[in-house]
Amino acid sequence: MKITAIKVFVNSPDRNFVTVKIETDEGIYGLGDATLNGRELAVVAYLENHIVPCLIGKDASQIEDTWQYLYKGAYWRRGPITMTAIAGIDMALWDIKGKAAGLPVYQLLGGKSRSKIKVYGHANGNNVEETLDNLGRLISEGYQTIRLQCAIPGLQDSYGTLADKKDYYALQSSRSLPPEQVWDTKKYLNFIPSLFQKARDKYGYDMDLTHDVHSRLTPIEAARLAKELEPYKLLFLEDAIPAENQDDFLQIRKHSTTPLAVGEVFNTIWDCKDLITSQSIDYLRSAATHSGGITSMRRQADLAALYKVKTAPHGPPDISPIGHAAHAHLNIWCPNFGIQEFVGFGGDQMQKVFSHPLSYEAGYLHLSDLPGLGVAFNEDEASKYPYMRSYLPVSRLEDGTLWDW
Ligand code: CS2
Ligand code: MG
Repeated sequence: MKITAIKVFVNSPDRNFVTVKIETDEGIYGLGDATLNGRELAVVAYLENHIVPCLIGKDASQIEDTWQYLYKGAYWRRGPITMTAIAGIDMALWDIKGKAAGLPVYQLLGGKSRSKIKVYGHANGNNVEETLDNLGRLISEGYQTIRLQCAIPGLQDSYGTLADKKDYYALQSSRSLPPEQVWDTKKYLNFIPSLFQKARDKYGYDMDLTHDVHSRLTPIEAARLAKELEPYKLLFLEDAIPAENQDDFLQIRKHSTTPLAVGEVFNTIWDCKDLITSQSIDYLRSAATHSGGITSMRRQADLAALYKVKTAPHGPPDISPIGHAAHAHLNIWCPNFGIQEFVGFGGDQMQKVFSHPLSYEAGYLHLSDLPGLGVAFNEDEASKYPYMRSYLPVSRLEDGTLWDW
């Protein structure tokens, strides 16, 4: 089966997505997600100028060799642009292989390890009361694990909250230049434990809670927060610190038993190798879309399994339904799957452009047995929503020092 064409689409149904379509001489085509929030056009350029010319005429069945060719053959390895581009190709080749075999991708990975996929939802608010109301709503919708994010008193904007926007998609559309947000660690650290105390006081301990620090603390600050949150028994504390220096997590580990999760910005197994082998983390949050696709995620999951680390794939609004479907196939197969982040199926425009094999019921996703990844992409509908430049925010301390967002 030869690759005859590779098309790259960058559209904005509710928000920007980059979609890879690989066509073959047997009429079967595959779809992949190559969306990188805020840097979409860099990935498009890498694909169209540097990957596509090399793959025309190649055997679409050789997923592994193609992955090695694009990873080692580039010489300049790793990084979000390269690995997101490789991910788009990789997912599309797995989609083709499944369609050619008449099997869902999870069957090609080794079949089901579970019947359904446990998910966690987002409860956020502009104040504690609103956050706890949203927590109660998600509990009523059957979620057994919920992430809490709340505006920090005294700070203008806070990660994970919507301010006056309707949803994450509306939030994204208002960022034609990087908005600048103000951060203050002291206000944050003095506030967050009380949020979780109030959540537990009101709803008890039956459900699991998580929190995303979004990489803003120093190791000892993160150790303090993890220790102060111990009474509230989080399932995990996410992105407590940036993970460039993987050893930093050992500083948190020696002070607290709060489970730690990290990985959404990782691009290869090298970014998490030491974290896993030193057992500094409990959940690996890599995304197939940003870490080299299904081929790479499978390797990361197998390494994690050796050290009793579970997978908790990143599942934000800025991964497309193709990426979410790839996670669903990995999750239903993966023996050490932990939990999947789930922010819903997106807005009306997204649902007109993408159809997907997933349904939500009572805290779980269910995956259909459609062949391949099970996603359809409506090119004509997508063309109605042209790309719109959109940036992630930039964070500064109150004195203007540039900080981690
Ligand atoms: C967040 C993401 O979902 C999460 O855990 O960290 O929403 C992250 O902010 C976005 O993916 C950035 O594009
Ligand atoms: Mg996160």
